[in-house]
Amino acid sequence: MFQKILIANRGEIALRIIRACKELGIKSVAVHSTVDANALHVKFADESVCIGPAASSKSYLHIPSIISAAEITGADAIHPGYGFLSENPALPEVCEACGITFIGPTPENIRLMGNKVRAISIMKGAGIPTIPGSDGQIESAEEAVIVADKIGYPIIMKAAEGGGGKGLRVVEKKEDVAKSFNLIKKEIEAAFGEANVYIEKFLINPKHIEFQILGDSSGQIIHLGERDCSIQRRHQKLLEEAPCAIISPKQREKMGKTAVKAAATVGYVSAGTIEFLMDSDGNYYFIEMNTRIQVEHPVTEMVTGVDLVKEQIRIAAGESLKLKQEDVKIFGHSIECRINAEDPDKFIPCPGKITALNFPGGPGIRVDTAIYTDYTVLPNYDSLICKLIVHGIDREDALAKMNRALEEFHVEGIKTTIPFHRKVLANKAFREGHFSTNFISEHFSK
Ligand code: MV4
Repeated sequence: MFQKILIANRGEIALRIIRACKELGIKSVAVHSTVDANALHVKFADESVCIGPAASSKSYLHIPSIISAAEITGADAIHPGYGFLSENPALPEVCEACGITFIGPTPENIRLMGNKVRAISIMKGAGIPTIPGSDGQIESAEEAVIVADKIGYPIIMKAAEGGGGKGLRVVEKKEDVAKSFNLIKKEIEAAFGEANVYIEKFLINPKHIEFQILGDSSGQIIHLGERDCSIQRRHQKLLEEAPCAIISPKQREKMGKTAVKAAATVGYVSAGTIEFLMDSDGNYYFIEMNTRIQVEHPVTEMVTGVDLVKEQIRIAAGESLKLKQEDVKIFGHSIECRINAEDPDKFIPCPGKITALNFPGGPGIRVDTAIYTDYTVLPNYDSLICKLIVHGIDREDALAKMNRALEEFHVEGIKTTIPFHRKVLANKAFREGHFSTNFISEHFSK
């Protein structure tokens, strides 16, 4: 096992990883930018190193500074968390060259799945269901029209690289295809440098269902059930739950087998996620794979009892999975609300000083956060300040707990999305489980 792990991240996920290290008896090293000197991950870790100025490109994204910090402190492994360098294959490559273990997938795993055109083509080849669409990337506006006509309207154009909702365009009719193709090309070239576009049939009101998987270096792969991440606004997830309210144990087993097969196709190692879109008839299609621990991983931990971060660490140390597929059981129901430092109506960031704070507590409540009273939420980084997670005996119990926990949660000095979550929880369609990825635009757009 490792002696010392460096955490190449900040905020709540850095704390989450430090906690796993403590429980495993491993020393931890925090890295931080100059403006993060007072951050909680710095106080929680055994050691800390300042790696650069506020701009992420010069600190949390700067590989040479992070490797130097690992070498100075004698860390034998690096955990990247989510975001930042977590899906950059250069970090595991440089780690390997420096004799440091990267806690995550192989650089090949990351590369293969990082390009969505390639990922879909690999999955199609393995017999995994994918959405009818272009065979690979589209080279010209003329080709886009031919493909769109063949699969039928509406269609969606997507960028092969990148993510976060950039480079997506729904096209309703033939007359708009060429223009949309040229526009999306320009848009994504500016955003990602690369400009590869592919086309899929546009599914109406799908659910975003993702399966958590774990793979070890001996080639064993298991799944830990699904998360329903359909509650999104502008491609930002706001609330996630496990299990999905409308998936039966039989359907879970079938989709889980598909997810394991998808991960096995690329020889996947570590924690990862297979994303599906599911239509109202229960048909599901692979759309992409995430090769990192995700923000919403706690809902899976709550319903399975598995510590996913500890599993990542054990897998990276070369241990084989002790958990077999038949040992994985789903208990009760879990919901996570992402609390952001944002205006709850306009969703624009509202950084600033937290002048008063009260966290909810009691049975079934988990608060993953790095904020504290008098902490100043910085404008330089993501506006996620807290993940409020509940676990109940069933969905109704979890909803009641979340409602109660949101009521107990007080933050003063900055605006947060707590009032928004209270409105979502009061919504009848949401409470009944009748929602798709269009839920927020249907119910909350003004
Ligand atoms: C889709 C889709 C419908 N059909 N793909 C992909 C990235 C994710 N953040 C949203 N994505 C979607 N992919 C097919 N084939 C619907 C979405 C989608 C969406 C698309 C355009 C505008 C808003 C959307 C909101 C949720 C989901």
